[in-house]
Amino acid sequence: MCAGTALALEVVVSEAWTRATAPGQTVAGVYFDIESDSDARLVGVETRLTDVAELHYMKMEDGVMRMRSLPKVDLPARETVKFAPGGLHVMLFELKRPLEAGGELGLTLLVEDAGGQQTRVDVSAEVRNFDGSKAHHHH
Ligand SMILES: [Cu+2]
Repeated sequence: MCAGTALALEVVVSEAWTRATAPGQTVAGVYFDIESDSDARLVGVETRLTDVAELHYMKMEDGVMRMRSLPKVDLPARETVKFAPGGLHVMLFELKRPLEAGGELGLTLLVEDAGGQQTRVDVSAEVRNFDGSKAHHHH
């Protein structure tokens, strides 16, 4: 390391969870808290369960809840950004297999610092019951 080397971004993700899928359901929302130690932005999500993962948010428009996709989500330094039902979330489409309550869903978040350098953050999301309550772990 030399003095000119940029410091790696420190990103902490906690309380990551999703819901078990109903039979035939191939979409899922994923929720978590994320905090970066310096200004950054979440620019993408990868998971082995699908090639189609998007950043979304829900918004009231003309009295109707609508979902929109976002190219990125800003992560201001040392501020917890909450991904939660009814707001920001990660949306997975075309799931290759169902999500079972008590299991885990592996995700990789792509976070870019102010200089455009990307950091990969591995996250394990707890799969909760369909109603969002915590499931008993199988193992
Ligand atoms: Cu969505």
